[in-house]
Amino acid sequence: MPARRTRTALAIGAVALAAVTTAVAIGSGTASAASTLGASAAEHGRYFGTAIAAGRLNDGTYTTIAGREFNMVTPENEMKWDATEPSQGNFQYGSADQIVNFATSRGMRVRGHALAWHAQQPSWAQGMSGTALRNAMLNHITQVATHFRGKIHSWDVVNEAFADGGSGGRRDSNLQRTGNDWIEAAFRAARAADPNAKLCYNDYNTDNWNDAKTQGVYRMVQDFKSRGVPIDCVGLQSHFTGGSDYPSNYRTTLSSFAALGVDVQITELDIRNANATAYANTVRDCYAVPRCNGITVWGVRDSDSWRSNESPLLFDGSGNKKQAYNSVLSALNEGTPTSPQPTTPGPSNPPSSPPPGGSGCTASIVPGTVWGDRYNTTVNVSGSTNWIVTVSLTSPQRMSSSWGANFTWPDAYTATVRPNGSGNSFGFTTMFNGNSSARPSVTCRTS
Ligand code: 9MR
Repeated sequence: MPARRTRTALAIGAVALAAVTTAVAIGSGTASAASTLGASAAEHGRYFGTAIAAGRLNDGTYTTIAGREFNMVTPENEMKWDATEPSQGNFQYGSADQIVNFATSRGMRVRGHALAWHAQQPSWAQGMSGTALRNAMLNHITQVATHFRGKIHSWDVVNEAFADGGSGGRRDSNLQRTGNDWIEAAFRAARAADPNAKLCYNDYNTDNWNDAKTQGVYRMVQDFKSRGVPIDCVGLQSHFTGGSDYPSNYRTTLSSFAALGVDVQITELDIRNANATAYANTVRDCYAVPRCNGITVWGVRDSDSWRSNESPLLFDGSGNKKQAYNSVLSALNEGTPTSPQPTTPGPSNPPSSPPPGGSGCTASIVPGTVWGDRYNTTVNVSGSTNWIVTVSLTSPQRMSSSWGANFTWPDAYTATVRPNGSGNSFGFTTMFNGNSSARPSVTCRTS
């Protein structure tokens, strides 16, 4: 990523004061303030994630922070083409599976990164072109998305396909030279292999609404939506490092993409010198856009960062929370907790009263793993495939993630769950938020 401009990062006194005030407020037990990034984001219907490197999973400080603070994980390198298909047709999932297991065993979800990209290709693919490369890419997508089918919240199907600079066009690459339709072909292959994952286009320097690159990606997404190419989300990497600053029109960028009918995710956030104001503004901008699903920071501690010389993350090299951490948590806790936005519309005319002669289905709860701050629940439904299950939580518990069905939230403590075609079983993670004894109740009716 090229440097665009540099600026001395500011440590503003007022921000320091705000961070101290926040710490005091949390310490004195403010009623609804969550104490971790993931729990707070979940209260506002979002996730808060981090990149994870398999090579660091034996570092206790790292795994403790990751497990405590985050509820979404992106493998930093382990799902890339060079890692998963080192020689053609020979698929290796060991490191990626390790990260997926780390996440799912802690009730965290996974963003898949990345199926098709001009960089980090295995050498055998770098040497290919034309139909052979196109077919190799499609087979790669099919195999990898099938291996992880059902375990991925969102896939970065295509990464960094647009050129930097003023053209607003595609980046030249071996994949681009297979034909301009390579991106839509990639999305169609991913949809066929894992129909329930959200499929994202992901890029950097697409944060400033005025940049030609942002406009180029916007036009592609607009075109895909108008032609029915299966795209569900746009990932803004948001590396505000290396000379790219947080732009004041960032909220416009997020809301403009969302207005096309896609979700927006902040996928690789890091900020030079961890500027606390820019971090808080990024959170506020995401909260201002209902379809901004969540934020992922690109690493846990500064020492884990690809740009460690810029100290761009929320924890220092020893694992201590930085001023930016307090600033982010405070921004995440701001405002009234809201209901998550449904990303899959439910039926427009749900039944207004239970059908005569009984509900037609039964929902039963299977308690799952319990951790210090959260627990999992599985629900099995029988008697009908046209079920609607209502899950009721007890305040202040809140759902932080869900899988296996479509969830909508009439209010923060109630989820309406409908089948998504993957079966009659679904699950979710609930944060205790101070109440570790309550458990959900479920009712079932048919649609
Ligand atoms: O953080 C990743 C670093 O460990 C790798 O060496 C690098 C190789 O390209 O990729 C880094 O992650 C990149 C991500 O996959 C895509 N967006 C830019 C990220 C930072 O370079």
